[in-house]
Amino acid sequence: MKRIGITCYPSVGGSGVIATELGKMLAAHGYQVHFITSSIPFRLNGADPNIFFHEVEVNHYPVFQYPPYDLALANKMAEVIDAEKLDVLHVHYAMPHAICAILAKQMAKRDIKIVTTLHGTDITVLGIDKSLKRMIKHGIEQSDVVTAVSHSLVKQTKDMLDVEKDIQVVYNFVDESEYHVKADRDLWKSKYDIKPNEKVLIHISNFRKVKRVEDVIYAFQRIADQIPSKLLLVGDGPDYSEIRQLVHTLGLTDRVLFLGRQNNVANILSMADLKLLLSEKESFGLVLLEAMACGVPCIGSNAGGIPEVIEDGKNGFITEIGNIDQVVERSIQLLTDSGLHQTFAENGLKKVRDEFHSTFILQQYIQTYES
Ligand code: GMT
Repeated sequence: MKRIGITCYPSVGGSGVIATELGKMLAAHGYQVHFITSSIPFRLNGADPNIFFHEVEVNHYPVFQYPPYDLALANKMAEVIDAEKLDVLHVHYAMPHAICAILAKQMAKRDIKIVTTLHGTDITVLGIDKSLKRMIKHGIEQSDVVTAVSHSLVKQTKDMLDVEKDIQVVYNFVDESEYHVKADRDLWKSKYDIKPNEKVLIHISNFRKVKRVEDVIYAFQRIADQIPSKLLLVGDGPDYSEIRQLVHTLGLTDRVLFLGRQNNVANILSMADLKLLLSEKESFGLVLLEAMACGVPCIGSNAGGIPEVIEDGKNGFITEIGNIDQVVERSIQLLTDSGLHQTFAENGLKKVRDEFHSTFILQQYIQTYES
């Protein structure tokens, strides 16, 4: 049996979701999976004899001005590599996880291979920071295999960090047993006090600047002028209060529902007619895939990997970053043409099935480990 160690950010976020769901699938396929993280990944909810959790603890000695989390992680990784006889360490994010894995590999007695998956933020945000650029590049070059979640991210990584290393694309996926078209749409709408004739738009993110949530609000204001509708905002983050204030200022309080962080997004998505993701940076956009798997067409900006998920005019629309007129026009077109809406929903479901199916993505990761 192969033994895999997985390190990711355990809190809410696409990379944590992908790492955890992958671990669960590997365990179901007979791999022994060891999560090495600061707390239990939020999607790890249920016992599995093939899944183990190793908590990274950081001691707050007064001599350290900052608690040395990265070093504690590297030390824990080395411990687990030897104690659990790991074959592969699969880390999500080069910074700091690949760096910690490299250090752990040097410390451990056992030889181990490092697989690093790039999810975006370490390249698109941290890669610009000159003080970290060299270290991210080192993490990538010293990993045995590197994967990225879109072709766009591979290109950006190579351009920005000037790395020669081969980077394989392994797309995001969803757990199809959770994300699928549900029959109880009207029931969920009534629970949220949404009238049957009202269209439902949805945005899900961590409310960071790069998500341009304000564009969603400005577009919705104009859509709601023409179509009875509600906007569901799911998630929380640095821009949350600012967005709440904007909604208030624009007089949209009755039409915008702030749902905060949610674990069961599939049921919420089942109410939606349209998903908006208008980011200025987005390496893939897992939330788009989640929406498409639930039969919800999407409108996304032409940022990063979004056009690899949304095929413009086929399963959704692509708009220019910041072009609110375009978002409004496309949204109204989609919300008022039921034939077009159904075609897009069906094409989206097909794309999820044909290109992003979890069994296919799992095989790609397994091939990576085997190689
Ligand atoms: O979008 C975020 O800010 C969260 C971030 C994360 O670490 O979870 O998401 C990144 O990884 C996801 C999983 O691969 C991708 O689907 C998101 O597109 C990517 N976010 C960005 O590139 C901004």
